[in-house]
Amino acid sequence: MPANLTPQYLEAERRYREASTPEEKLEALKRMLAEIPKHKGTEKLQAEIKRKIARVKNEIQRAAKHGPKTHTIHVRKEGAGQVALVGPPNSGKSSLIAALTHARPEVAEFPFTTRMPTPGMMDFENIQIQLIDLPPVSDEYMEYWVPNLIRNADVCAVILDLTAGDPAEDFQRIREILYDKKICLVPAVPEEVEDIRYAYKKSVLFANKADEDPGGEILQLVQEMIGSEFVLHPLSSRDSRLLERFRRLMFESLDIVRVYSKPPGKSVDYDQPFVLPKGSTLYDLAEEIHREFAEKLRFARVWGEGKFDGQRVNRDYVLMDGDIIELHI
Ligand SMILES: Nc1nc2c(ncn2[C@@H]2O[C@H](COP(=O)(O)OP(=O)(O)OP(=O)(O)O)[C@@H](O)[C@H]2O)c(=O)[nH]1
Ligand SMILES: [Mg+2]
Repeated sequence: MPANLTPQYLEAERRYREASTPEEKLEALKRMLAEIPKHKGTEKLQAEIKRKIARVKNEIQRAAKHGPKTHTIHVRKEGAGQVALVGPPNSGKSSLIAALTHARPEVAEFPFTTRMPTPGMMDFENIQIQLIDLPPVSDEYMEYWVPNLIRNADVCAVILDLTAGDPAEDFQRIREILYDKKICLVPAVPEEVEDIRYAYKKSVLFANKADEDPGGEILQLVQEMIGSEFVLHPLSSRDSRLLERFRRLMFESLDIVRVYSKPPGKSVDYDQPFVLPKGSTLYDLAEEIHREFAEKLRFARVWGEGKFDGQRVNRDYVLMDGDIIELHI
């Protein structure tokens, strides 16, 4: 392997190895080709990547000819985290997906409109968070696979309807229905779970259609009825300020940090953060880039809040959102 491959290239190569679909492979290969240093020493490797791209493109075309794939009810995680939109019928979940992502699920004034999960990617600054539109959680009827998707998500955004008869009661019912399915909606996942048979799902509560409650009186009333365990945030797909708040709240709820790796002497690429769970260390970052990097890591320099520029840190250093890291091996 040529010695001068950048962390960005190695990251793309890792994505290629881990890709599970031809589309993911193609994306990773294109990234590898973009990132590979262009000089004589890498010509062979460049040609090999191009051959692989041609092969994967063929594969994708052949698959397209054989018609759409059969539907499996599972949504593969993409982006920095996966958020499931959970709520009673007609609370405006699909409208939110339409307002926040490029997905276009069906929206209608009658309940039980959504029958299939619809994922969409929501931008937050320089990362993307995956939202999944789900059919409603309800006593009347619930698609059998909905609890499974909720269990698999990183966070639940509970979308209540402020204009409905009793939004607090709707929340209570949703909690009970999911509890029956061994899912426990909680404001924060406890460090020690009380019952390991249950999936404790971090949940953020939203009072949707807040445009119908400009004075916030209903919001306050519903908050009082729900109690202090959960904070109820106003939301409306028709209010851009509230949509912006939603993006940030989802980012914060995912408990992740964005860090930027830069080769010594080079500038920072702010469009390509590494996303890691909060609490991750420098060693975790090096491992994420390449196992070899982690093993050889001697120290790093950090630029970030609360540090002096280029401060030297060792492998136990806990990364903070926004850190710029220069790895020295
Ligand atoms: N006033 C107001 N109405 C909204 C808002 N969002 C959605 N609606 C209306 O609420 C109704 C239901 O919207 P959907 O987005 O289909 O709701 P849903 O939660 O996906 O519904 P199901 O798929 O049936 O569970 C539609 O008539 C929307 O126009 C909002 O922010 N404010
Ligand atoms: Mg819907």
